This record gives sequence, structure tokens and C-alpha cells, in this order.
Amino acid sequence: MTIRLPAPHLSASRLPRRRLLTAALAGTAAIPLVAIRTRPAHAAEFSYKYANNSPVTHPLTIRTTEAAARIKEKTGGKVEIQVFPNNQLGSDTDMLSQLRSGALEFFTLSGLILSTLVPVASINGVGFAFKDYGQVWPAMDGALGRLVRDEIAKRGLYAFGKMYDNGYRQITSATKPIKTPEDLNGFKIRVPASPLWTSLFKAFGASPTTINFNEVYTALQTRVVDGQENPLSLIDVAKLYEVQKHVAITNHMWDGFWFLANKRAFEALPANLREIVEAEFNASAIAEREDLAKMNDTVTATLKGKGLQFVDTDAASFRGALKKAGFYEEWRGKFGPEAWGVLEKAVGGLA
Ligand code: X2X
Repeated sequence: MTIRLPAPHLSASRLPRRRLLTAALAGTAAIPLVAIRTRPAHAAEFSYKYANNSPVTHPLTIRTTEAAARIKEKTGGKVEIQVFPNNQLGSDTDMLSQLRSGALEFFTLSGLILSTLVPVASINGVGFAFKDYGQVWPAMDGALGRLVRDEIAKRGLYAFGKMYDNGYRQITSATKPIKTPEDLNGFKIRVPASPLWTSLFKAFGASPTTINFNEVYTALQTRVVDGQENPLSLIDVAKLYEVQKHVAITNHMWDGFWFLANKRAFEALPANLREIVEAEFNASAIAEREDLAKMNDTVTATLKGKGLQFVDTDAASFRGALKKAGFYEEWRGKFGPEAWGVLEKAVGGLA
């Protein structure tokens, strides 16, 4: 048994309580020790961890950190969530294992990487599926998101209602600019750990290598790969422009982060606290989406200023290459007609 005594920096107003406790400790052997078990004055009832793969300056980290602070305040200190950004707890693959085992209570993860556990979660990554954000949010906040969340729930995890934005992905390169689908032929490109990502770049004829984000900067710097693809916002905050020369505006995929909880840990919270936690992380998701929308207005100029060379591409030719390679057929088969139907209802016919 451990007896946790009050923290040493108690305020004067707490002193009487301390004296009482001292009296209890010194006084009566008749009081069983368990009865005087106490907590530090400001220890939380629930001390949980949230982790992500994003730099501390990314809106995802900023807004989730704010949510954690609001949660502490609104729960009267009962729920304290410590934030571990920037792969401090390991790679996405490591953190997903930690989340499943309960070593980590909360984690934001790309649906595509989550698909290694919940296959349908990569459905938003189908190449060129979403025309714009006017299609993304109604789908992910609506029927398509619900379909994915229901599957997530079957795997011991719980996904909050609102996804956080990662963004539309663009291809960077240290060698040549990628102007056409043919330029991807044999191109050594890093992709995150997800069958859909590998399949997409194989369909382009590229040579994709799976690497978790925590190793991307080094992999580019040491030229293990010649390129990678990510939203401009992340290329900026993760300083990938330092190790890349060109960026092709392909918008080949929209990607977002599910806010995931270990179900057991989340359900251990009383209902009123659960409600506060989910509401605050959902509210921060909306704020984070707005942050990225604002960032998107300026990030091109920012990255040009840092020396990255931009190329525009013709989306129809890239999409045509995927079609020709049988990419849409393959994934319609893998997701099945029901899920594919929900996606097409949101974005129109795909294949
Ligand atoms: O790993 C990536 O490229 C990243 C940061 O965009 C994801 O989380 C999928």
C-alpha cells in the first residue's frame, strides 16, 4: 500500500488539513492505514496521456494542448491529460500499439495508417476522391465518417466525432520536378505505413518505401528516398523544405487524423467527464480545421520564400493513370460495394 501525502508546496489555507492528517498519522493505531489514504492536493482522479506525430508548432498539437487545458479546468482538475507531441512516444506504429494496450489513452492517427487495424479507415485516401473541403467535412462528419467510426469501435478503440485536418497531399522531390504521372516512374518515394498508400504509388509506377513519419526527415536527408508526399502545412512545420527542392501540386489525396481513445480507459471516466473530454477535443478539431484553412492561404508564399520550387500538375492525367492501372477497381473490391457506395454518395462516381 502507498500513502500519498500532500505535496510540500501547500498553501496556508491547506494547513489545517495537513495538521489533521499528521494527527491521524501520529495518533491512533486504531485507524486502519487504508482509511487515511490520501492524494496530493491537486492530483487528478484520471491522469491520461495523449500523443501524436506532429511538430509542436502544428495546429494539431496547439489545439489539442488547448483542449487538454480546458478539460482540466472544466472537470475541476479531475481529468488531467498530458500531451506528448512530435513522436516523443515513438512512431505511429508504436503509438497505435500503446493505444491498444492501454499504455496510451488518446492518440490522433491518419485513417490510412489506422487501416492496418481497421481496413475501411483508409477509404478517405482513395486517390482524387474529394474535390474540395466542401466535400470532405460533410462526408467525414456524416455518413462516411460514421461508417468508419463504427468499425473502429469494433476494435477496442473509440473515435471522437470530429476529425482533425491533415490536408491535401502534394509530392516533394530532391531530384527532378514531378510534372506528369510518367515522372513518377521508378521514383523512390516514402509513403506512410498503409497498404492504400503503397498501392496508390505503385499504380503510378513509382517505387514506394514505407517509413514512419518520425524517420522521414532523416530518410530524405540521407537519400534513402528521393521524395515524399504531405500537405504543404506539414512540409513547412516539419521543415521538409530543408531536404527537398521541388513540390508538385497534385492534391492526390485528402488525409485527416482520427482522435482515438482506448475504449476501456475512456469508459472508465464517469459519463459527465466523458462528455466534457469529447466535446472539448471536438471543439478543438473545428478550430484546427480553421487554422489549417488560414495557413493554406499563405503557406505557398512561405515555402517559396524558403526556396521550394513549385510545379502545377494536371489532376485529370494523374487520375487517368490510376484508372488505367486498375486502382479504383482494386479498391472498390477491397472496401466492398456498401462502403464504396457511401463514398460515391459523398463525392460522385469514381470508377
Ligand atoms: O506520416 C505522414 O506523412 C503524416 C504526418 O502525414 C501522417 O500522419 C499520415
